[in-house]
Amino acid sequence: MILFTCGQGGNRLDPHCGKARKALDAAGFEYEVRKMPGYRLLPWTWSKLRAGRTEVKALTGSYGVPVLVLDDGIPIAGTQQIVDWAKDRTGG
Ligand SMILES: N[C@@H](CCC(=O)N[C@@H](CS)C(=O)NCC(=O)O)C(=O)O
Repeated sequence: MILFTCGQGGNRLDPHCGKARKALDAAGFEYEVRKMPGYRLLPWTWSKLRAGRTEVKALTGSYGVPVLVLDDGIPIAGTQQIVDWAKDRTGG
C-alpha cells in the first residue's frame, strides 16, 4: 500500500496524516510513505503542489492528503476514512 502524505510525512503529532499513520501502524499494516510537495494554505507553493501531486489528483479528484492506495489500486481519501478502514480490518 502507499500512503500519500503532506511534507511532514505523517509526523505523529500531525492530526491528519499522522493520525492516519498511527491507525495503520496500530493495525500492523505495512505501507510506503510518499511525501507530497507544497501546502494548500501557502499560495506560493501551489504550482509545486499541483505539479507534484498529479497522481493524487488523478486518484481522488483532489490534491488533498492523506490518501491511502490499496494494493489493488483503490484509493481511500481522508484521515477519518483511512482510520475507519484500518479499524474495520482489525476489529478495533
Ligand atoms: N479534512 C482533511 C484534512 C487533511 C489535512 O488538513 N491534511 C493536511 C496534511 S496532514 C494538509 O492538507 N496539509 C496541507 C497540504 O497537504 O497541502 C482530512 O482529515 O483528511
